Amino acid sequence: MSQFLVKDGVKNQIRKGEKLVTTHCCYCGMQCGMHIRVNEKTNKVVGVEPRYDWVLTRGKMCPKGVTAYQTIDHPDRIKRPLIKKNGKFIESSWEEALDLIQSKFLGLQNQYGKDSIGVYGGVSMTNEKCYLVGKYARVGLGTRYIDYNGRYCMSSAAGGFNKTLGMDRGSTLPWTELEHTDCFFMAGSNTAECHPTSIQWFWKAKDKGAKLIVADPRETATARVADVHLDLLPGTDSALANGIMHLLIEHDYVDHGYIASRCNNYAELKEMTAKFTPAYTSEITGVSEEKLIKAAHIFGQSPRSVVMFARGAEQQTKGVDNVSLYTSMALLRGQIGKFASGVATFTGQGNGQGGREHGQKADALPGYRKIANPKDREYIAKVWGIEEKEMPQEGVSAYEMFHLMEAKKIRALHVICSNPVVSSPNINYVQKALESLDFLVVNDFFLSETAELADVVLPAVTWAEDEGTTTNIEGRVIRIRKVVEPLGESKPDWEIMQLIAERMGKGEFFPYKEPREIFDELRIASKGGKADYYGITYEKIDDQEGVFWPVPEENHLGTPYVFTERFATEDGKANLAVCDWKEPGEVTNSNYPLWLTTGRVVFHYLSGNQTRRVGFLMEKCPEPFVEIHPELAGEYGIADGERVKLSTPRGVMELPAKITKAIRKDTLFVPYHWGKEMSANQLTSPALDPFSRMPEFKVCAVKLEKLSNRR
Ligand SMILES: Nc1nc2c(c(=O)[nH]1)N[C@H]1C(S)=C(S)[C@@H](COP(=O)(O)OP(=O)(O)OC[C@H]3O[C@@H](n4cnc5c(=O)[nH]c(N)nc54)[C@H](O)[C@@H]3O)O[C@H]1N2
Ligand SMILES: Nc1nc2c(c(=O)[nH]1)N[C@H]1C(S)=C(S)[C@@H](COP(=O)(O)OP(=O)(O)OC[C@H]3O[C@@H](n4cnc5c(=O)[nH]c(N)nc54)[C@H](O)[C@@H]3O)O[C@H]1N2
Ligand code: SF4
Ligand SMILES: [Mo]
Repeated sequence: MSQFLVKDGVKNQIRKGEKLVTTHCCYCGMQCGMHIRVNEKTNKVVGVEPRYDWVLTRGKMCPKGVTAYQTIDHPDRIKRPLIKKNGKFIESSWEEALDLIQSKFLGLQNQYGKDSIGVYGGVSMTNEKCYLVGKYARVGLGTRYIDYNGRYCMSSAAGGFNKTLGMDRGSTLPWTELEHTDCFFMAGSNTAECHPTSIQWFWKAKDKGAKLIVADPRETATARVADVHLDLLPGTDSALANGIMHLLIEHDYVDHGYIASRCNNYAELKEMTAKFTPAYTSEITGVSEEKLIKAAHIFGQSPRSVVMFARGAEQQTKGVDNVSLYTSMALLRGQIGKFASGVATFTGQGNGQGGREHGQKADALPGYRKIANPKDREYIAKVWGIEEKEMPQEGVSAYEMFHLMEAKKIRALHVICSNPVVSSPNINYVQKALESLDFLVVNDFFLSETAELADVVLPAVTWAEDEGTTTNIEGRVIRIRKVVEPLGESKPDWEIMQLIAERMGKGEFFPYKEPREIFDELRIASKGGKADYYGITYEKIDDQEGVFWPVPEENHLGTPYVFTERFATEDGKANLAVCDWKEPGEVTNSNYPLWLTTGRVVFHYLSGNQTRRVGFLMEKCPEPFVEIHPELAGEYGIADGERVKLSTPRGVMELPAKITKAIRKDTLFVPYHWGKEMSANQLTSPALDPFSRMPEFKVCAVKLEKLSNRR
């Protein structure tokens, strides 16, 4: 006999001898609701059921989500600590691994100072863990050098939002309202592949007549159904946004009342955009004048619109400018802080939002506090029970940490939840920097390419073996539930950090018995900050289908819309962006005549360390490829499926050609989910945005060659 779990009239079957544990997917920022099926006798995960009653995703999941459960009890899981001896990993006890870490960390710090250890975090972890990574680095190890993989992901969005709106909450509105929007302007987002379950909301809106404008060098599945596809040259978003604003002003689509009462810099913006006529904008972006004009009229005439962007616009040396300019488009139309309208970035990783709020960034402390701000230092030092002067100063960004490793300033690194030797730009250099370390520790549950380089690998747990909270794409804090006990001797990262902190003589600062205690400390640490979680409890999350931050008081219900009356800037007004267009960090030339951009496919996740171990996903997409327009392929005499060579000043790779009309003729695209000789990041440019320190993953110059006589 089966039972049913019924909520809101929707049934999920519970099979005999099984229980369902309600949680969310471990991968992207959509954080789709799911129930994980557990055999009650064996306590093993046996499958997954969609969660129809989850408010945002309503039973939808993508191919990664429906197979995520297969990673939990996967044969490749690391079950015991690994120590490298004579170039080979040997299983060890926790005692032995911790002894080794203690002696190396203390030895290096005695000889070279506290800052000789770096911490490299990630945001596929709960808020509890992400918060603790910051405290572990500053208090447990006492180092200034900490940064995280979100630097490669959300840092330009954060920079742009902070500059224009004074606060970085990825979405200014709940996404369950998107169905009432009249127009979406999406820049640099491959929505259908990267946030697939969000598409239902755009379709609902489209069914009611909403318009869709997509800015992407590729004709993605989303661009294909757009009313206007702005097929821009990679790296030209700031010209595009200035050009659209030029037209909004020319046709008087500007909300003058909103601008006068809520925004600064309108006169300066008007002056800057004056030269971005359709002709000039078209010359830079390669988008036809007709398309620009059509897009501006559709966007300008829509009563409710949402401007959205993702890494396509953000992973550039002008990422912050691009975000600021696109955000300004929404401001010109008076859209931010209102129903079914506003601005949003597509948050990447599962906890890409929460993980950037609570102190994993080189310059940040919990609650979006600043480590350089004396008051903020004072407050957090008090919460942590240390002296303000013991709090380290600001460190450097993720990619810049590799320079310090190469220079022997950072001599040991602890990587927690990232695979930087696949995901960083210019990985040939990054690999050398990692190899120059005296000591590398990696926490992971699968042996990643980065873990392969480690001296010690500590077995972490998957998302299903621990509890906590994450903050989804909307800014809604939700609960991740423990489904099964940790496999083998694996441990959650918070426990691992706690064990090392004890070995560093800092045990008294890490007294937690469970994640809830860490969350309670996070609530206090974030209190009064911009990302204020003080009023959030696990119970409130359950009662309210998640809680939108900020939540400054215990009896506060949360903040679904932000900026309804004022922005989070000092004077309460938004700062319209006044930014000229600038060339990318690297431009095409006679040696490297084509543009290269990189990104994702629906079947794989980030560095691929998880999804490359799932049979179904590998069947669907076993290896990288390069998208080439048929005309360009014709010029080079390249056939579909033929192996070709790509080179940039940093590296070379060979891979099969995928010939498709869905890309510009002057641009190539390679997905980056593989390591070593299959990694697109052998090619990418490490040029950084001067403000966010985001690498320019989306633009570099490349040479394409046919490999003669080989197929
Ligand atoms: N399937 C899948 N889903 C994911 C992930 C994954 O790895 N796989 N990762 C998650 C994470 S962490 C992230 S950050 C997000 C990323 O989500 P997205 O940003 O949507 O994904 P990308 O493929 O990196 O890039 C998006 C689009 O930018 C376009 N683009 C390239 N250059 C430019 C440019 O100069 N300007 C503009 N306007 N567009 C450009 C590309 O053609 C591409 O279609 O996805 C999340 N979801
Ligand atoms: N060329 C190119 N490069 C890019 C991008 C691009 O568009 N183009 N995008 C960038 C972006 S947006 C991102 S987000 C980065 C991501 O880059 P990475 O951070 O390298 O991505 P992941 O593959 O998620 O790495 C996470 C690792 O931690 C492990 N892991 C997962 N959960 C946990 C946990 O709870 N604890 C521990 N200890 N380990 C865990 C996984 O097995 C995996 O090995 O890549 C960036 N690199
Ligand atoms: S990867 Fe993202 S869209 Fe796919 S199921 Fe997981 S959370 Fe949902
Ligand atoms: Mo990301």
